[in-house]
Amino acid sequence: MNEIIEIPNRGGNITSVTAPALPEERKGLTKKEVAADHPTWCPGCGDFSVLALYFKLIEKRKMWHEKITTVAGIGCSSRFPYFVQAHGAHYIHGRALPFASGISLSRPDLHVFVFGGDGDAFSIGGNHFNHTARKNIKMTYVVMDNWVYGLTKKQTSPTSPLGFKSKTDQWGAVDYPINPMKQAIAAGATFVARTTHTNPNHVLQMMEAAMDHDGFSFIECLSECVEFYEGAFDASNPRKGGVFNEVPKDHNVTDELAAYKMAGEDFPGRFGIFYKVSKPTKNAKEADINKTAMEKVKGLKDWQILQKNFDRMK
Ligand SMILES: Cc1ncc(C[n+]2csc(CCOP(=O)(O)OP(=O)(O)O)c2C)c(N)n1
Ligand code: SF4
Ligand SMILES: [Mg+2]
Repeated sequence: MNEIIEIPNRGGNITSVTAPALPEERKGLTKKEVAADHPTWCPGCGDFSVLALYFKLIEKRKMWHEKITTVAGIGCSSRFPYFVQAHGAHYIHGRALPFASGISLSRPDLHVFVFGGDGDAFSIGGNHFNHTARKNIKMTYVVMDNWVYGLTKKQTSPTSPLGFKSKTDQWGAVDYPINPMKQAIAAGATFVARTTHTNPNHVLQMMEAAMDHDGFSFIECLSECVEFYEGAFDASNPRKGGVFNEVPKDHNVTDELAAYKMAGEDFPGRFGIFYKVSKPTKNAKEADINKTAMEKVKGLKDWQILQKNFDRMK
């Protein structure tokens, strides 16, 4: 069946576009069909695993090229959209979320995925993170947290632990790190989850749940930088003698305080969905406003709406 896509224009009218006819049974895209350039990450970098699971998600959820939107800022992790053969943008450092917000608000038929690093998200992009979360704009934001600035070769990041020796803290980091999970909950994100690149099934599970959430979904995904912070997450990896503890089955995901408390547990902490609530999105609220505005100009052509506005200003 042909899909009708409705795109509101600035005059408040809706342009309906009929998508090309599709074969009844369209198979999910395989990795081969959606993988672009060879990723330029260092061998063994955790980011490879996140990308592989995004490809799996695309295939499993039958997202086709025209529906895939991958956005990122700047950093090793933010190279992500280069490696996906579909629509996307490698945008300005820390500014991926406002760019993604525009896409999300204007294209309700898409689900936007944003990938990036801890520096991009919480340092230069810290304010955008807080505001996109509080606005509850529908999208999934995966922060590939490696506790360091990888691309610029080892500076302290907002998530680096105290004492971490880097090019900016030669005697060890002295600033208290932020806690991404607490930050997301406090900012108003309506879906907050945590996973790690060493557990592929879990990463996929979290991405699927985030994609199905109607609102701003945030995932902190531990992703090891083998070049500048090797072994950072060993304590969370059973293959390295660590423990992978899931969120307890009886945890109430709508309990904000319980989620906040769990986020404060010492590393390696818990993995899974900490917090999930249903709240109207900015997307839905704006769609309502547009609908009401459009009722008022029903049947008018764009130039007539403009004329009306000019007349009002006389
Ligand atoms: C406006 C601006 N400031 C600084 C930089 C330099 N810069 C590039 S990436 C980066 C930080 C990358 O760290 P992170 O976001 O954690 O990504 P990673 O490389 O660790 O995946 C910085 C400071 C830049 N590109 N643009
Ligand atoms: S520098 Fe670190 S984060 Fe960047 S590609 Fe290499 S291992 Fe990955
Ligand atoms: Mg980083």
